[in-house]
Amino acid sequence: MTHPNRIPRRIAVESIAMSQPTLYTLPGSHPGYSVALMLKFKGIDYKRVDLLPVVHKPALRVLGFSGMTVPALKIGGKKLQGSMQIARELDRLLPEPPLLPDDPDRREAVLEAEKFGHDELQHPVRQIIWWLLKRNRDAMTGYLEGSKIGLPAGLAVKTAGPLVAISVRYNEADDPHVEAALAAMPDVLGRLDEYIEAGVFGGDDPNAADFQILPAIRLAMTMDDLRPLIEDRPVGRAAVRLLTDFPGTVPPGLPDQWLEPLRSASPTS
Ligand SMILES: N[C@@H](CCC(=O)N[C@@H](CS)C(=O)NCC(=O)O)C(=O)O
Repeated sequence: MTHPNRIPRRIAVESIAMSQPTLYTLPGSHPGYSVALMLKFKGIDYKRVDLLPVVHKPALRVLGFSGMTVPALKIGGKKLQGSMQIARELDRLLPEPPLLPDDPDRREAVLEAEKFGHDELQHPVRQIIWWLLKRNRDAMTGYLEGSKIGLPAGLAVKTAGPLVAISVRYNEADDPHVEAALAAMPDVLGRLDEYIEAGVFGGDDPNAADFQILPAIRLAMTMDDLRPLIEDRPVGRAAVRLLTDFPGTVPPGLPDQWLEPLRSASPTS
C-alpha cells in the first residue's frame, strides 16, 4: 500500500544516492550481510568498506559513529548502527519495497522472529566461529574472499593473532559459552523452523526476519561441524536460497561432546 503523502520512490532513491550511502562492516560479519542484503532489496546503491576486527573500533569513532559495532551505515545524513535499527530506518527512508508486512498480525510475527534471531542466534554463531578461528587461523583466509581490507589476505591472517585473541575475549568465545551456545542450538533451530512452517519468513518475498536470521544461519553453515546438522532443515534450505554463495569454511574442530545435543536433534539422525 502506498501512502498518499509519501514522496515518489524515484525522488527518494535519488536523494538517498546523493548522501553517498556507505556500509562499514567486517569480513564475514553476518549482520553486515544482513544490511548489505537489505540495501540490495531496497535498490539502494552504496559503497562497502571492510574494516578489520578490533581496529574497527577507533575507525568507527573517527568516522563519527557513537557505537563500537558493525554494521555501521552512513545514509541520508545519518550514522546508524545495529542491524534491527538500520532495518527500521531503511523502511522510513524508502518505504517501498517494505521490510515488514502491512498486515498488523503478520508484521508482529516478523518483528518477533527478527528479534528472536537477533537475540538468540546472532551472538552464539559469532562465539562459535571465533572459538574455531582461534584454533585454525588459516581458515580466516576464506572469509576474506571478496573483501577489500587494504592488505593481502595472507599477510592479514599471519599477523591476526592478537586481533583474534582480543575478539575471542571481547565476544566471550570461550569453552563454557560455546558449549552452552551449542546446547541451546537445537531449540533455537527448532523455533526458526517453526517460524518458517508458519510462513513468517523463508518464503518467496524476503522480509526483515529473513535478512536478520538467514545470514547467521549461512555463516553457521560455513562450519563443517555444523553444516550437515543444518543444511537439511527448513532454515538451512532457506539460508542457501537467499545466500547462494557465502565465503569461508572452517574444518571440523568442535568437541564431539558439545555437538551431541545438536546431533541428537538433527532431522537426519
Ligand atoms: N547486534 C548488533 C551488533 C553486531 C555486532 O556485534 N557486530 C560484530 C561483528 S559481526 C562487531 O562489531 N563486534 C565487535 C567486535 O568483535 O569487536 C547488530 O545486529 O548490529
